[in-house]
Amino acid sequence: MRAVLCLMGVAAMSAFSSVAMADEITIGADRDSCIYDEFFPTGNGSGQHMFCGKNNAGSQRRFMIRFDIAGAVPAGATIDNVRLELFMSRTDTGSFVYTLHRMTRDWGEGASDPGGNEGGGIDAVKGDATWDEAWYPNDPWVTPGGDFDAIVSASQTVNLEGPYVFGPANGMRDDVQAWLDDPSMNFGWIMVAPETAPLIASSKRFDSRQHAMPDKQPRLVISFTAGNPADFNGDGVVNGTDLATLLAQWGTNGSADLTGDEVVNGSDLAQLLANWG
Ligand SMILES: [Ca+2]
Ligand SMILES: [Ca+2]
Ligand SMILES: [Ca+2]
Repeated sequence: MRAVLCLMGVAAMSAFSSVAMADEITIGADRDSCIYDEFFPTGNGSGQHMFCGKNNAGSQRRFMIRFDIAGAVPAGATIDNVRLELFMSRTDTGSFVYTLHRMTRDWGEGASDPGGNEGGGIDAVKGDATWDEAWYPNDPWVTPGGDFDAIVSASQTVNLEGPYVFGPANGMRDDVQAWLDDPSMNFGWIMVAPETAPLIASSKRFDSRQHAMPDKQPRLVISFTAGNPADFNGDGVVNGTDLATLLAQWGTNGSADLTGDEVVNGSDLAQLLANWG
């Protein structure tokens, strides 16, 4: 069902008109990794689960998650709101407020895949994120536990097993807008649990993008208003820069094909001129 909704969203996106158009799409994560504060480099890039919080031994877990925004939302769109849907599948701890923060540097998702409940992770492999390294084995974080903005993008109280939604929240919306406008800065979010009471366990298990059941995998629901399709560079105005893009693609099946007939020609030029300004 989710896949169908997603496809419908893509179909709607491709049916560009000359007026601004609100739309909603649902996408899966393209990367997620759990990091474990253990004595040995420990990873979980490709397991079915991710943990967040302190375990009974006082050892911290966090997880990062990233979505390819620019691959799903057209350039120049305005993000209206965003929500992150997660499934929390195992807990023996109480109610805690979990917070989502924007990552400030890139990180890896390696092939490490722990067995069992995955609570202890497994020896890190090349390309994993770990507590100390963004990319194991030799690309450390500035701050162990991940480099992220202290500002909370969204928060949610998490207690018993079940689905949880983070957002809509202005912080998440602003993050996603920034990632659409500059995809090179899209490093996703990190989930953090309360860490001020070291003797109180707060760890809970969430399902990852590698979970066998699609309806347990993380997904991001994005509501946006598409910009003008003739605004090729997404700067909010249709002008000579966009015209130059169209002319450079004249006669080809390029991205400036506004009419969808697989050739850039006079009909596309007419549509661009009709949207001038
Ligand atoms: Ca993963
Ligand atoms: Ca433009
Ligand atoms: Ca055309």
